[in-house]
Amino acid sequence: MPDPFDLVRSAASVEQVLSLCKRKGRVLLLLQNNPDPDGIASALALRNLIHDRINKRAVIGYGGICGRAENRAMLQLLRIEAHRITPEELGRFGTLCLLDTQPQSGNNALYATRPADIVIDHHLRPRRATWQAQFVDLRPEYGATATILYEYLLCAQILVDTNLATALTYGILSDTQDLGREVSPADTAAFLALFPTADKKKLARMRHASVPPEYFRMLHDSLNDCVVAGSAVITQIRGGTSPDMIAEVAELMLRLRGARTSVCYGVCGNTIHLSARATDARGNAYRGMKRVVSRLGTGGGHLTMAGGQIPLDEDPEKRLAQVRTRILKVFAHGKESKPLLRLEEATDDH
Ligand SMILES: [Mn+2]
Repeated sequence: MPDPFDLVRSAASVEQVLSLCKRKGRVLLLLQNNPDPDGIASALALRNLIHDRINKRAVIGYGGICGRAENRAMLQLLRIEAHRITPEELGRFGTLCLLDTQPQSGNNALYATRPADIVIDHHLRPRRATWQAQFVDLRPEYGATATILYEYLLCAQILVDTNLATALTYGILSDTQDLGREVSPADTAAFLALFPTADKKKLARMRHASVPPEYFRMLHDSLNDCVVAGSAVITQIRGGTSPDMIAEVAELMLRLRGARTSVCYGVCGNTIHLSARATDARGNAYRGMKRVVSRLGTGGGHLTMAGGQIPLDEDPEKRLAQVRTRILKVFAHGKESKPLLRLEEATDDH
């Protein structure tokens, strides 16, 4: 059986990453604004690697809020320290490493203030992206950034303890929908190697973390406002919400029988956040998202999962209506939309 890992590439990457981290000043491992288990696990792995090999303590940071109950439980149960970082604070670090996100994706704290030195990620790189970094390891064929970092740990012969194995296992499972979506042989091999060491009780506690009543309020709002148009499910969360919840609802609604794509959106602060999911690559959530945010905001992701952000202007209602029109045009062109909760029994083939 061919080796699923690219250890030649990873060994070279480890040396390059470490030599950039050796520079004067502190090292920041910067995640998405709303860091997910894959990003958090990748940061923990790289933090351990840097500490073991060059005896430096890297800081794990993110720009937004770590809101999703599962992700907060992960930080707490695995005792991972992650800090909220503002764009102004980026200048205080000697080495800036983006993990599980890219410059110009619009979903991290990196603006024009400071270029990234290192980028390690598995999202698609937009054709028009013009950013530069001193070292880049992009593997869009991988299901999780955690798998790239697992290869680094193998090459650097870093001991993977229970805590780190639990984090990486959870990162891989959550980004690949339990190894069922956009997964590469490397992801499966990494999972198989890590799972025996992972703490299964903690895994279960993270995956089924308790949620506040507000969670169900948002869920209720989203169901009330959900429409089905052709094979697309489109959901708006009208009350206040969080980017994490928008992603979660997009994921949930894709389970509707007959659905092939799902889009959820809502306002968080002064930005419209969007999340799209597709049952398979033909749904091309990535291209759909790019078209919806075109000239209004930023977006990116994968063929089956994508995200976007559009800043609100002086007329928020008008902008929201414009976004809705675009979503319908891109994901459900020419299809009549019907409220989910009033779908006729006749359409149910039970
Ligand atoms: Mn990821």
